[in-house]
Amino acid sequence: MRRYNTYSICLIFMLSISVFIIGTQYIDNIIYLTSTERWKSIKVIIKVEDGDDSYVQEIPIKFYHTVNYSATNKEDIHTITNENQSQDLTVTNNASTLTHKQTHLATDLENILDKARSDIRRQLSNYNLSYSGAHTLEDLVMESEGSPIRTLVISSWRSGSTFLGDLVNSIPSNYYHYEPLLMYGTKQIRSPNDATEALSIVKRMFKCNFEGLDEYFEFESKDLSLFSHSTRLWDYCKDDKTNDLCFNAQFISRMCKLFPFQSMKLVRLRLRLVDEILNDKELNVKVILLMRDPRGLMQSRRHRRFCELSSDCWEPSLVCADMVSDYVAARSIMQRYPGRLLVIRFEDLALKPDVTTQQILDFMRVDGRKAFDEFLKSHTNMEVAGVHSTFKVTRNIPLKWKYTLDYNYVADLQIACKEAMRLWGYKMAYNETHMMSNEFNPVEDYSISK
Ligand SMILES: *[C@@H]1O[C@H](CO)[C@@H](O)[C@H](O)[C@H]1NC(C)=O
Ligand SMILES: *[C@@H]1O[C@H](CO)[C@@H](O)[C@H](O)[C@H]1NC(C)=O
Ligand SMILES: *[C@@H]1O[C@H](CO)[C@@H](O)[C@H](O)[C@H]1NC(C)=O
Ligand SMILES: *[C@@H]1O[C@H](CO)[C@@H](O)[C@H](O)[C@H]1NC(C)=O
Ligand SMILES: CC(=O)N[C@H]1CO[C@H](CO)[C@@H](O)[C@@H]1O
Repeated sequence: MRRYNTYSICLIFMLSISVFIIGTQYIDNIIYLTSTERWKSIKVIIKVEDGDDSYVQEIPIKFYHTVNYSATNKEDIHTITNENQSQDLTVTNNASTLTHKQTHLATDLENILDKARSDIRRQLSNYNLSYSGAHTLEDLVMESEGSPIRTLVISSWRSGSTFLGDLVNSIPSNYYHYEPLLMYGTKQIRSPNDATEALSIVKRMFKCNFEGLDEYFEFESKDLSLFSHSTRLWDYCKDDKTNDLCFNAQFISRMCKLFPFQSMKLVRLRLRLVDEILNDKELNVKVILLMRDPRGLMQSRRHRRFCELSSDCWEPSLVCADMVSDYVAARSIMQRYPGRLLVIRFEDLALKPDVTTQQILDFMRVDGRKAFDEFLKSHTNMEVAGVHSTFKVTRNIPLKWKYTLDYNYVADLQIACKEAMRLWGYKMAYNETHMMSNEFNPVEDYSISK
């Protein structure tokens, strides 16, 4: 019997290796699964290239849930969500068969929410609320009619936004709405018409209203990489016996409303379109715009399959036109919404992390120095090959392009990006020798309020 177990452990190990997924493109990661019940305990591992970072992510989700999720998920979300039948009769089609399950779930759900409430209280027991202008925790908690500190990171692919997003998320009891627009693929949303739906999703999520976001859940159930960043939610839903909680709109909405800090990052929406979000008094969102030297950006995007297919991603004239438009929008927003926008460059974040992260804390008005320091300690200068190749913000990353890009390419790029580089304080490299010399520091001061 023992021997049999050893063999089966080996078999399971081999199988789990074969379950390694090669993410072709972040929007169509395929999860190879087996439906056999006894393999349920095998972890699903997925390689994610989410446009900003590639990393290997373990998804402790039960197999039967990922087998043709698109077919089964929707109904589950609705029926199981519906703990209070009188609230929404339209989704109780199959109430009769599910009543028993629901009763259990309703109790589980309340227990999990209770646990989250007390965890949050404990995590923030040493938190100085006066940083955030609050007297009690309730002032920041939506469940008790408070108003959370909401932070929106606007960036574009491979600008370091995953790093910044996770840095912000390191603040205790922060709820991270990770890339709600992932389903749009490698596309920039530039026109107000295209933005209507996206803005509506963003606003609803910031208001913790997940009901009716079917498309989001459908996408999320296929691309579970979302949960690798929405860690706080995942912590509570992952152990649920059915795992449906992670896709249960009502549960997520209630859970979300417990968190005093809420953050989101978007790499597909240009800054000028977030006016509508800034204008929403109920939300009172603060925005951090993260920019990066187009040369470093393009160097980092090269040979990425997700990028090669979209001119929004690889065409320098489009990319740099976005940078110019972000600059113009930043200037306008700073005038109209004082104190609501912070602009930072990836190079400053990476080369001067102490100063730059302090700017972020002062801007957000949160007591997060300790959390940020811990995050920086564990996420920078980290050289881990392969599996956990996540965030490495070392001194050489921002300037790596100087030594790896072909000067002819850089010269063309600089022509297309002349205006963007001037506005954002990036200096030209005049020739190959100049580009590669250590004396050449491409980053200089810039100012938005010209
Ligand atoms: C998954 O479900 C969809 C919708 O019901 C169906 O069209 C598709 O064939 C199913 N795929 C598999 C692999 O069963
Ligand atoms: C169900 O919903 C109704 C109306 O919205 C509400 O009055 C009632 O208290 C709810 N019941 C439970 C158990 O939440
Ligand atoms: C909390 O922060 C405020 C400033 O924001 C400071 O004046 C106060 O001394 C701090 N309280 C504690 C207990 O550290
Ligand atoms: C490269 O540019 C620098 C700075 O403009 C200049 O001093 C140098 O002579 C140039 N070198 C070559 C090989 O053109
Ligand atoms: C509307 C709906 O989905 N009804 C289903 C409820 O469950 C029974 C069997 O359990 C199905 O036959 C119905 O189609």
